[in-house]
Order: sequence, then C-alpha cells, then structure tokens
Amino acid sequence: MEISRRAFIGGSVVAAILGAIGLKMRERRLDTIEEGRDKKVGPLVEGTWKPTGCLGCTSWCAKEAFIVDGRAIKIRANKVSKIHGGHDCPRAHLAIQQVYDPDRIKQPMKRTNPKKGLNEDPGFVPISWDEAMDILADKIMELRKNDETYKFAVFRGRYTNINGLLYSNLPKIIGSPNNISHSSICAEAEKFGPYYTQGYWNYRDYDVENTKYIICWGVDPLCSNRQVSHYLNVFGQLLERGVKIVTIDPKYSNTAAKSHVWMPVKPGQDGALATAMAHVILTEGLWSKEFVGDFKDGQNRFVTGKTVDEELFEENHTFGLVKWWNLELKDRTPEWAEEVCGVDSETIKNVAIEFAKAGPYAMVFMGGGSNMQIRGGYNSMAVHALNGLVGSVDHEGGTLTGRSPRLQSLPKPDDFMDEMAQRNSKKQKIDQRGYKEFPALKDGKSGGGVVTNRVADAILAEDPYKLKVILAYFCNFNYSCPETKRWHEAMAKVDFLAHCVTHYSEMSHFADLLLPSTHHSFEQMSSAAQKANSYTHLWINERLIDPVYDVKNPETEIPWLLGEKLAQKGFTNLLDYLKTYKDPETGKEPTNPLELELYTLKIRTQPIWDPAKYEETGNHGDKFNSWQEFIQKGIWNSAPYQFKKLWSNMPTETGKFEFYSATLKKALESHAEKHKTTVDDILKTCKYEAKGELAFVPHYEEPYMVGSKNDYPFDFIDAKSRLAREGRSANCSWFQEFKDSDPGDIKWGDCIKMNPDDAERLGLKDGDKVKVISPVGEVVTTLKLWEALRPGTVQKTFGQGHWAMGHIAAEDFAKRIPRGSNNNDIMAAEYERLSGSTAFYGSFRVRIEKA
Ligand SMILES: Nc1nc2c(c(=O)[nH]1)N[C@H]1C(S)=C(S)[C@@H](COP(=O)(O)OP(=O)(O)OC[C@H]3O[C@@H](n4cnc5c(=O)[nH]c(N)nc54)[C@H](O)[C@@H]3O)O[C@H]1N2
Ligand SMILES: Nc1nc2c(c(=O)[nH]1)N[C@H]1C(S)=C(S)[C@@H](COP(=O)(O)OP(=O)(O)OC[C@H]3O[C@@H](n4cnc5c(=O)[nH]c(N)nc54)[C@H](O)[C@@H]3O)O[C@H]1N2
Ligand code: SF4
Ligand SMILES: [Mo]
Repeated sequence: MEISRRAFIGGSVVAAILGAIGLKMRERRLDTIEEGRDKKVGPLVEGTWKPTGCLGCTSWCAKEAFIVDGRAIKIRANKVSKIHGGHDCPRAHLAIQQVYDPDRIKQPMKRTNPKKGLNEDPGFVPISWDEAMDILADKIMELRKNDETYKFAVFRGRYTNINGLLYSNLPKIIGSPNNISHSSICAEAEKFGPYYTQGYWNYRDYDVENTKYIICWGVDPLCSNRQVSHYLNVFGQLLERGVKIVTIDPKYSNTAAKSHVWMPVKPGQDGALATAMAHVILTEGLWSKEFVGDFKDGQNRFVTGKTVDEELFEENHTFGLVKWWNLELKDRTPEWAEEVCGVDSETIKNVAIEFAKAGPYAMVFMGGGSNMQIRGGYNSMAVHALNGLVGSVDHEGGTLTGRSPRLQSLPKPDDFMDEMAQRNSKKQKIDQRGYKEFPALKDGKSGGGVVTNRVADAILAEDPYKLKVILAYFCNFNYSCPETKRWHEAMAKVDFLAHCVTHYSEMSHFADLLLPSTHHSFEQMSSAAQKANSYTHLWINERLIDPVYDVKNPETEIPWLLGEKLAQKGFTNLLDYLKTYKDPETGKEPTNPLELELYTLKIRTQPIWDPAKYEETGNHGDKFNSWQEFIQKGIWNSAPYQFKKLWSNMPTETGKFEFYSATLKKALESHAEKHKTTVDDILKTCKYEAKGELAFVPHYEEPYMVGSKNDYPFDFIDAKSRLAREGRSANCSWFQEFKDSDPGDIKWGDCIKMNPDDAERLGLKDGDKVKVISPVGEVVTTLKLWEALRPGTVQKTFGQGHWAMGHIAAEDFAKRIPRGSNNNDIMAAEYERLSGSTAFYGSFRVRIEKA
C-alpha cells in the first residue's frame, strides 16, 4: 500500500482491512493445527507433553513442552488455559533455542582482572559453586562486620511468583532496604492513569470478546503488550465480526495494518488527541448517562469555550466531570488538536463519536506508547479517562481490572531480622525514590515505587550512600536502561557484583561473579499468573529436564547455598529463616536447595491446591484436591470476571471514578509537604508545566523533548520487536532470521526507518550507512526508506546491538562488536517522574547523517 505525504499532512490514514478470503484461510490453518495437536511429533518420536509456562514477556502464557528422553524438543500453548486456549505466539519456540544454547554460561565463574570497564577483559575463570558462594558470603559478612548492610542490594528483572523470597525477604534479613526491580523501565506510567482515575495500579484486562469498538492507543497487541498469544488469535475474528479497530501510533504498527483507521499521532502529542476526543464526547452529549450521570434537567450545557456551573450536573459513579471540563476540556477542540497532534479534526471527531456511541461496549486499550514519556503521566490519565466517559470501566466489552489468584504470602522475615537488620533496612533506598524530583507516587505514596534507571546515577554520586555489593538476577540494565554508558560506569565503580543469568550479558561484563541460572521454563520449578479474555490463569511446572549445564535457580537454590555459607561464617539468620519454609503437606523442613524450591512453590500456591485454604482465601475457579493433582495438571483457571463490581466502589479518595483526581491531589500534596514546598514547585521540578488545579485533572502538556529541533530535527520512535523476549532473544538464530517480521526491518541486523521525502531532502538513499546522533550518544545503522512513517520522524526497533550474549547476538563476540545497535545508547536517561518511569517514547530527538 502506498501512503502519500498528503495522507500524513491530512492526518489519519485508513488502513488495509483483511479480506474475507484471507480470514477463511487462516481459520482452516488453525483447524489443522488443532487436529494435529494431540498426535505424536513425528512417527518415530515417543515422548510426553508436560505443562510449563513462558516468561518470554509479560504475557506469562501457559505452555506444554514435549519431552523426549529428558530433552525438551517442542513447545506449544497449554490449551486448558481459558485466556489463550491452544494459541501460541511465535516467540515461545525461542525458549528451546535459549535453553540449549551452547553460548550459555556453563558453570560459576570469577573475575580475575580487578579493573572493570567496557574495554577490559574480565578474565573470567571457572570455579565451583562452593567457592562462588564462599566469595559472595564473605562480601556480605564484611558489610555486616562494618554495620554497612544497607550497602547491599538485590536487583531483579523478570521473575516468577515466588520471587518474594530472594527479592523482598533476603535483603531484609541481611539488613538492606535495597530491592530494586525493573518495573519502572517497564510500565509504571501506564499504571499511573488507571490508578489516579480508578485506584488501580496494574495492567488492565480488556473484554475484546464482547466489545464493538477498540482503540489501540500506543499499543501493538499483535506484536507486544500482554497476551500476544490471545490477540494474535482473536483479531481476525474481531474484524470478521465487524468490531471497529482504530490504532493510535506514530508508526504503522502490526496492529495498524489490521485496523480500520490508523491515527499517526505526532510522537508525544497524545494528550492533545485524548482531550479533544473528550471534548467531542461531551459537546455531542455522548457520555454514559448510566455511569457518569447527567445534567439535572437533561439539557447538555457542554458548549465549546463556555464554563459550566457544577451545581447543574449530577454525577453517578464518577467525580469531577464539570471541574475537568472547566479546567481543561472546554477549549480542547478537534481543530486545536489537529494543529498540535497532526491528526485531522474530522477523524478525531468521527472516532470520538463512533467510540462513544459504541460505549459501554467500547474500549481504549492503552499501552506504554502514550505515557512512558517525560510528560506522560497526564496522558495516561487522559487516555484512560475516555473509558470512564463512555462507562466501559469494569463493564462487559470494556476495560477490566482482572482478578489475581489469591496466593499465600511466604513466611515473614521479621523474626530473623536482628537489630542491625531492622535498623539498616529502614534507610532510604538507593534509587532516590521519594526525593523531591522523584515522587514515584505508586499507590498514592511519595516514594511508593521504584526508579530503576536512577540507580546508576545514585551509585556514581554516592547519593544517598555508596553501594558496595549487588546480587542481580534475570536483568541486564547495562543494555535495557536508556543512556547505557552511566550503567557501564556505575557497574565498574561498584565493589562487587554477582550476576545470575543464563547468558553472559552486557551487565555480566562488569561482574565479579557469574552465577549461571536455570532456564525458567524447563530447568527449574516456576509459576506465574496472568489475565486476559476476562479470565486469570496460574501455571506451574516441575523441573522438566536435568539442567543442561551446572546452573542453579536464583530465586531458591542460590539463597539456600548463600544461607549455608553465611551460617558457616557465623550468621545463621538466613538459613534459619529458610528452614521455616516447611512442606505444607508433611511439615518437613527443607534440608537442601531443591527441597526449598519445591516447598516454596507449594506454600505460595497452597490456596489453589489445598481445598481448605481455597475456601478460606475465597478463590473462584478450578478446584483441586491435592498438590499432586495441581502439579500434574499444571494450570488453574479462575471463574469468569464479574462486571460492574467496582462501580461506585472504586478504591479512590472519593470512591468514584475520578475525572478530578482527589487521589492525586492528596498524593502530590503530601509529597510537597514532605519537601516543605508547593505542588506547583513539585510539578516544575518534575518537568511539568501545569500549575494550580490543573495538576489534578488529565490535561494536555506540550511534550518535553530532549534535543533542540534545530540540532536534532527528527522525532525518534522506539518500539519493541515482534520476536523479542524482552532483551533476551538476540542470541537465537530464529530471532535474527525472522527479524524482518518487524514491519520494514531487515534480517540479521537493524535499521532506522525514514520517510522517503525526508531522505530525498537530505540526499540519503535506501541502504546507506547512517549515524543516528542524539545529545547523549551516537550509533551507526542502515537507513531504510519507509513510507509508513510521518515525515519528521524516524523509527528504530529495540532489540539489537548486543555485544555480549553470544556469537549470534554479537557481530563479533570476542571483540565485543555488536550486531546492529542499541537504542538505549542514544536515548537519554529521562523520566516520567510522578510514576518514576523511564521515558522511552515521545521524548527524544535525533539527527541523521551519512556515516
Ligand atoms: N514482542 C514483544 N512483546 C512484548 C515484549 C517484547 O520485548 N517483545 N515485552 C513485554 C513487556 S516487558 C512489556 S512491559 C509489554 C509492553 O507493552 P506496551 O506497553 O504495549 O508497550 P510497547 O510494546 O513498548 O508499545 C509501544 C507502542 O507505542 C508506540 N509509540 C511510540 N511512541 C509513541 C507515541 O508518542 N504515542 C503513541 N500513541 N504511541 C507511541 C510504538 O510504536 C509501539 O507500537 O510488552 C510485552 N510484550
Ligand atoms: N529502548 C528500549 N529499552 C527497553 C524497552 C524498550 O521497549 N525499548 N523495554 C523495557 C522493558 S518493558 C523491560 S521489561 C526491560 C527488560 O530489561 P531487563 O529486566 O534488564 O531484562 P532483559 O534485558 O530482558 O534480560 C536480562 C537477562 O536475563 C537473562 N535470562 C534469560 N533467560 C533467563 C532465565 O530464564 N533466568 C534467568 N535468571 N536469567 C535469564 C539473560 O542473560 C538476559 O541478559 O527492558 C526495557 N528496556
Ligand atoms: S513470549 Fe510472551 S506471548 Fe509469547 S508465549 Fe511467551 S509469554 Fe506468551
Ligand atoms: Mo516490561
């Protein structure tokens, strides 16, 4: 399809729609797969399908692995799951390449070169687990001797649902406040809007099955987000059923290609689009009367430019609609928005009207694109508030909170925290959360959430203090956090880093100790829960194969081994604590790492498999009679979601869905008070423009861009790769071979995409090697001309540029030459500070030059 320059200037683009023939073919293919499901794989192979799960992304799908002679040879969806049924995403298969990757770290290693740096050879040599744990225990004992236990930290990336042992409780027993997760380089700003409107700090579920209208806003559910397996399957059916799909994304995404309307918003201008849509819904009188309420006399007084008397409107399940109108919406016309966000006013109007008319069977499906931006907090509120206007919150065919399985907390560490541990674990956390410039208002609390990417600066500045010993697992912040060079410096500075990962990673290069990890799907017991399709599932797996190399589970085995070593050195609290993880069936204490792994999983999931606990905790859904039954089946499904339970029972300050956020007001005021200043000053410090009451309503803010338009004329669009298992796919040949499944991208490398008009102006052509230059760095890549991008923007997919991981991920592993380049080398460390999130979108400008 050709997309002319005019189409962009005009604004939105009507995207291609799947033809009926295409849909029929697709169905037939699915049938064939379904028929073949339970047959053996090949005529000669005897094996067993065993339940497991995938942590390849935050979808946390339930899987089955085909085990032949102790080897996993195939993986597929566990069709028992009510959230994705028998449907897969392509990335599941990469798990097999990961676990049998000959480039994995095969045994513990210690660094022999004390100098740390990008160009230093760490000189890793193999050692035994005993020696490795001895070294780590010595480092911790030294902190204890000097009363410096708060200088210890656990860093966590991806995790299973028993992570509380290592992540929360182990640092407390040692005596540290520092458990640092990756959450704020992941999705916190996306949770900010739902929290400060409806009191829900989490991902939402979307009842697409029963909807009539979907706006995919800064989200590409056929590529990323949560439950790719489900959406890849269901999307064709939605189109066939006549569900209207609109995509709001500055790039022509996988989902845009399957949508009726694509609105290529200018990067970061989502607030203009959202407030204009709200303006239209109100002036047209199309809000949900049932959910929101109405004017007492039924006469619509929302007229452009005119304030409304609050007394005239009676709200039902919402709070502050008229305040929102008066403070922000009354002048936010589609015509105004067109100028700002680049989408034509007619389309804004039409989409707003259609969406509202379809309500409450209409949803804005919100991903990180509209809000993981420097000024994205209010976008997150504005975009989600549209669901409130049409009454689709907690409604059939709308956006749901989902219901988590009620699991059992792991044993409390309190009795094993000595005086030093109690005292030191109360110190300020290393990430500076709660500082004036980092409110990180998770759950309404100043410093309630993590500021992951700030840790590098905090370490370098020794503010709040020097960090000395880090135990990091399943994370690779030297690659995954913007402005990577700060992480290289920080990790070189830290006294001691132990890294528990499957693959040598950019972060490992700065480690003192490599503690090779089991692979979560096959080599260890794991469990995780996720929701979609108005259900929640919980999967669990046994160890399906013997560990391929000499590797251990970081969440259980490593704490046990460390506990034993610390006990030998005179500090028994950790081991004593772990001995309280008794088998819920027999009451037996664990005596070794594998028993700890088993008992921890049993304890955590007891409310699912033990009928007495099931009743007590109030779980609803599948029932089991024993642990044995549960672990063999490997999956639990909840009962279906119950709609409208939250209406007028929202966990907000007012108990209502807040268009004027009394909840945010309280949080901001308490943060301001803590720093003896005003809310206006806090917002200014956090790089926001709003003053006064505007701070408490969803409103438009001009995007804060890093780099001046003069020196850096292109808006940079970062996006996830279809085959990326977060940052962990690059050493799989299948990832590289099918890299061109990212629209416009190329195999075995990467590229930056640019509109042909821009290229012509700059005298550049397809295939040129170009430098992408930002205020914080530069990378070299290949130029790809791509019509499906607005002039003035460039797009580069995240996922390449590994110089570590292995011989496939890197161009030359030995010489540390990356394959392609890492977007985080040119993206500045910037934040949506109210949530603590790192900014990835709508915040960066670059310059392109011929290399
Ligand atoms: N294939 C794949 N799937 C994944 C992952 C993966 O690595 N690969 N990771 C998983 C994880 S950890 C997470 S947190 C989720 C995240 O899932 P999402 O929160 O949905 O986030 P992204 O996938 O980053 O999608 C962002 C979308 O926003 C668009 N975008 C960029 N700038 C702007 C803008 O200014 N405005 C708007 N409206 N849109 C913009 C991008 O083009 C992209 O399509 O995905 C999970 N799923
Ligand atoms: N520019 C840009 N940056 C991004 C994103 C983006 O879209 N654009 N996405 C962000 C998001 S949403 C997230 S969540 C973060 C993720 O970033 P991180 O949390 O840092 O994690 P990853 O980079 O995915 O992987 C970390 C390491 O885990 C190891 N590993 C792989 N499998 C296993 C296993 O089974 N067990 C253990 N213990 N280790 C294993 C690998 O060695 C890998 O190096 O990245 C963020 N960074
Ligand atoms: S990569 Fe994500 S969507 Fe794909 S199977 Fe794994 S968890 Fe599911
Ligand atoms: Mo994430």
